[in-house]
Amino acid sequence: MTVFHSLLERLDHQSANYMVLIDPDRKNDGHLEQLVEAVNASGADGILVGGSLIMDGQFEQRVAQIKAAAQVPVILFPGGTTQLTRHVDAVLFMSLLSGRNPQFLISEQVQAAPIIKHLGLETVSTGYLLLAGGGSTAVEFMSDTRPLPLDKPDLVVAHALAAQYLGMSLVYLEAGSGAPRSVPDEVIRAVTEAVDIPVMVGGGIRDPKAAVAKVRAGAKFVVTGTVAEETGTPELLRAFAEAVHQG
Ligand code: 1GP
Repeated sequence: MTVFHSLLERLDHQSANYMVLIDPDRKNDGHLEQLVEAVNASGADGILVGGSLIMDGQFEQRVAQIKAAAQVPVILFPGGTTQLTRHVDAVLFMSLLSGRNPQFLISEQVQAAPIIKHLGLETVSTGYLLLAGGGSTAVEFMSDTRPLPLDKPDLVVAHALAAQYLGMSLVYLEAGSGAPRSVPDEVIRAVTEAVDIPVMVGGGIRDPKAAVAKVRAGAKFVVTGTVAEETGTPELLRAFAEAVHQG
């Protein structure tokens, strides 16, 4: 069974999956293993690895370190083709559908495809939608795309439906890492009522209560990165995992 299907099977007995994003950048040197151990002890369902910008050449070594310590699936959430590595269980094969930059709509994917084939990685076709979470996010700057406005849920729904009709397996609603404002519950609800594919939500989710609201709005995957990096105690991650599972 694929990693993605095993995560979907978990939804038979829990409301949603809790994923912890770990950025394999140099800022996390020295506490990567501690972070992974906290994730292992928390009941989280998986780890996403990746980042918009990596500030040195140690990305792959750090992902290997994360993978070696992880007791849950490690899924690549790539900022670009340069982040492809064999040290993961699957890769979110994403297209930045909210943008109109051909590089992130199709060019990176064409470059990545033969490498993914060579590495034998499982792919999860993902429609990645960047939403305006307030402030300028790294994704917005690095991708040179405009985020979708939050006061136009129909626009978000139309992009999510396009992802479904293009045959994608997942829609990722992204407010941007550290966003002042997470994706509003009413936008999540509008999308999850319209599409049949699972919806992943991340960016700016800072407490378990907010995570529960995302699940109640229909999210099937909730991602947190910053809270884990800043205050990633096993207790806090456990509180997130329980909140997301129970919904
Ligand atoms: C970013 O959605 C993720 O891609 C996580 O965001 O760091 O704000 O939790 P945070």
